[in-house]
Amino acid sequence: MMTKRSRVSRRIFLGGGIGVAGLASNLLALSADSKGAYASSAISNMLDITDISNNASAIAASFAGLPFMGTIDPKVNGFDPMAILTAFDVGKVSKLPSGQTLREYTFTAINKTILVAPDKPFAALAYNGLVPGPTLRATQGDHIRITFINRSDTAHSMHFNGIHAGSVDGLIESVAPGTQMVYEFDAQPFGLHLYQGFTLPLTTHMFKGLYGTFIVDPPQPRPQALELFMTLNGFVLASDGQNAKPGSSSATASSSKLSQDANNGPPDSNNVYAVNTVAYHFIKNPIAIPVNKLVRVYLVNVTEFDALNSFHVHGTLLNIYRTGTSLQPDETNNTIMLAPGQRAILEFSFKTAGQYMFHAYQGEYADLGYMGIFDVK
Ligand SMILES: [Cu+2]
Repeated sequence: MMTKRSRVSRRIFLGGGIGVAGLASNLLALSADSKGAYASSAISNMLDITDISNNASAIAASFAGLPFMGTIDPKVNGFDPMAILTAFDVGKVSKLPSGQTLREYTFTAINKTILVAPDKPFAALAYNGLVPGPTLRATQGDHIRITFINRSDTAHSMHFNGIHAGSVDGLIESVAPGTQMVYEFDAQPFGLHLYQGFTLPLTTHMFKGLYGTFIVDPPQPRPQALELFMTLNGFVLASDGQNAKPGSSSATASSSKLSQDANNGPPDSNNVYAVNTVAYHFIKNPIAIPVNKLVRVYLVNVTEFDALNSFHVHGTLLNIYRTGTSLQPDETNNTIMLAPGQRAILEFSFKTAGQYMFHAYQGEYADLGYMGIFDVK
């Protein structure tokens, strides 16, 4: 219920109604007299917010000067960060003689140059042409069968998080280019798990894009919600020579970058940060959310070269389920820090229509591509 006091402050924020400019200048004068310069600058910040608070395209325009701001046609990469939000791959489903549910998947690793920002190609290694790889979805106790085909130019294995035998852990064998291997295990425990390529050095294999997420639902499903999948990732742009045509299968360009990395040692800092691979995609394309709708974000951090990444949201609080392995939240906060490989399920809703930002609390990452908008209607 809206109180009288909140109606007043809302009028100030929205800038509607009669005599707002006069009201604001009265407030400025009042606060300058009674509370000093700090209060007066706080009011003027509120008025800045007023100008853009109800218009997503105006928000996008206000960030136009940042590097990497611009639109990438999803056809160029062959995947769409917006579609990745809700693309849950349940596999080819059947029943084993025991009655256990079987989910079968085929993963093919390829070299592929993608755009991570306008005019910023990145020589990726990708499962099924996707960065991140497909988001697997199973229920605790299902049997998972993965056929992994390596059509890239270097050897890899596949390694899954979760509880399983060492023989299917993907760390010992290496699948040579042009060959394949089958991994089988049961989906356990329920939670939010990663899978990744495993070949040393990891910085020039896994972190080229050979990572994805494996969601295991609890036996009793979580409450109905708008479910969104977000990968926090970063990219080291090549300093030279990485000019392969985006979207092409470019073994040659990738090979030269890999050997370049091998010669120079691993790169040590990201130039671009993103949610689902493309810088600022969700500034240019805000995520639509109904008012009061329960939202559940499956959030994973695969950022390399930084000790922490984070997720911070405006205008609401998050119930945080670390690793998704419990049905009770671990904390309620508007910010969560995640080390590399850490992940969490976030539940939240917005009580009021409007545009609400989410971004890294590390300002550097926000300035280099990791910001987005929830457009609540
Ligand atoms: Cu913020």
